[in-house]
Amino acid sequence: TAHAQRSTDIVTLQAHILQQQTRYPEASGQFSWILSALSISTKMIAAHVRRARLDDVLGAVGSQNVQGEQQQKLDVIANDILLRALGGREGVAIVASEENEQPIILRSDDSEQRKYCVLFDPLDGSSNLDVCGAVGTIFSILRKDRRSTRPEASLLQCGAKQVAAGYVLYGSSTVFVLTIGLGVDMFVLDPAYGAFIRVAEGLRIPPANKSYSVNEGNRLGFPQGYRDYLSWAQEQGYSSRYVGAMVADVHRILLQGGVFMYPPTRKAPDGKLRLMYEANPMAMLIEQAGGKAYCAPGQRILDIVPDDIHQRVPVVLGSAQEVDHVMNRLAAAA
Ligand code: AHM
Ligand code: MG
Repeated sequence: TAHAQRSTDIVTLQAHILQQQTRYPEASGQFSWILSALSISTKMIAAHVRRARLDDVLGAVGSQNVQGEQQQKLDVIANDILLRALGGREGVAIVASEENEQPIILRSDDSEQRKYCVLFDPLDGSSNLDVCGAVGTIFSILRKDRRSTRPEASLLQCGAKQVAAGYVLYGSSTVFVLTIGLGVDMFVLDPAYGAFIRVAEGLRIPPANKSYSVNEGNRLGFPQGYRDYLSWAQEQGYSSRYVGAMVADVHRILLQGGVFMYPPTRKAPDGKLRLMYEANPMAMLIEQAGGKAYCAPGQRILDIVPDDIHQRVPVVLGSAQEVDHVMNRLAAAA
């Protein structure tokens, strides 16, 4: 398990954010309000996720709503909850969501007061809900780029400029993992009290673990270096673990080590995952925990300057040594 410092006193996410404000002069009240919006909305999403199969089944029979509309899909519900919570917070200039391929620019007020842009994938891996599997919410916070006039353009900053990133895993517990650039902290939702309680501070990813996480069904379509890596890892006795929900796969790797990959495939030459909603926030978390995140040899994910807010990127992230093993094979095959 991860080399984390265990918390000794009882600290909620809210109290943690207040504590951090004193250590982090950049963090204004605005920033704290945004994190509290993420906290309340992910608690609401967690409550919906817990009822997902019931709402589907019961909803299909009798519970069309008063307007006679069909029960909404959970990813749409999650998206609405986040947009509503974040839209009301004063520090938020722009909100962009992965949902429906389209960015939802909720607000593009250029008032100097609104400093932050929040990007999120409201319910990543939502097809897992059909089998009661784990899903997650991923978010990334950027400072608004004052020089650009179009809202989309002010979002096109490299991941290294993120001021915060995190995810919420709706698994057997609901887990909130957060970085504001001062390491990685972890909170678990206590359903009895409705509060996220800090369970670990300063998480460190183990430097190595013989475990890889990739959709091996696509193997024949991977570039040669990835295929070489997989053959090598199998000779070395590596384990394979793949949930198919990035939040769950990355969470396991953050705690136990290993490497997560979404390589280019024949169908998807840039891989499947989105730079701004998935790769960047996960890369920041993994680097903050002492791991590595690359899209190709010598190319850190966090250095990529995006030209489209929905662009996709190959992803290799996890324990430093395990990422090195992949990159060495990719470089040798190039
Ligand atoms: P989504 O944003 O449409 O849910 O897709 C992202 C998900 C990730 O959570 C996961 O890592 C990946 O898709 C799995 O893809 P695949 O089924 O191709 O292995
Ligand atoms: Mg996604």
